[in-house]
Amino acid sequence: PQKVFLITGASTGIGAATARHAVDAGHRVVLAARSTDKLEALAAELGGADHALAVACDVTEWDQVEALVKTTVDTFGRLDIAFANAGFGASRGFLNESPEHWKAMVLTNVYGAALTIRATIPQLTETKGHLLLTGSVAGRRALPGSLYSATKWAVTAMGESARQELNDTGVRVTLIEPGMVDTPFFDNGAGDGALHADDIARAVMYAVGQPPHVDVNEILIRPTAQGT
Ligand code: NJP
Repeated sequence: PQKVFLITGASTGIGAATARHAVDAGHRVVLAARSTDKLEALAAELGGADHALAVACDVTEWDQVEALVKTTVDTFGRLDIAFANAGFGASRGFLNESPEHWKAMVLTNVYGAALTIRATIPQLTETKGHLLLTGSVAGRRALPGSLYSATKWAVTAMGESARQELNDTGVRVTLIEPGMVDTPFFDNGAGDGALHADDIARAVMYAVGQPPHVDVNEILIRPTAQGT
């Protein structure tokens, strides 16, 4: 049956690819990010108001995240799947990144994901829904490059904490852990052999397509040629 599928970080990359797969599978999507123009173009591409809703939302602002969930329910009547995917963090090392960059990264990747979890739990509990988080290979093993790995270790921990907390509610929690994916995440491209955003979107659709008694806890996907 058709579900209501909210995605943060939906303007580009993994989030946008997941939105396309979700609509192909018959779901209605709510697209959240800061770039309204890109979200609206994607919503139009996906068939407009019956299929996709674009909502401007900075995930580091609680009022905006709360409003995102309210708009979702006001528009589509429910929320079944929430994908906390917004994040960034090119890794240039401790001496090459500014304190302001770190602050924005921690706020987006950690605090933003926590706010998204907090705002969506009441609706997901009602629908026995599904929460997904974009962590990283860098959230399972520390990679060089200052704070990015640390923020993704925090996402790994939040995913596991949420899974345990929601254990008796019927809500499933899936942590998606990509390796290198060719998206705007990288200023200069991800390099040869990287994954495509579609590769990650297929993993998301696998997790959400399982019957209710199957909780896919985590999916780690590296490009075949990625060693670390
Ligand atoms: O990158 P990109 P990905 N509030 O840059 C949004 C993780 N990951 O798809 O707000 C709301 O195309 C931004 O939109 P906008 C990565 O850490 C990636 O690769 O309009 N939204 C855009 O839609 C991240 O968690 C790789 O600028 C905010 C989206 O986030 C996730 O995958 C490897 C926002 C970023 O899309 C998606 O990244 C890995 C805010 N404050 C993990 N700030 C990889 N690409 O190799 C940003 O292990 N966004």
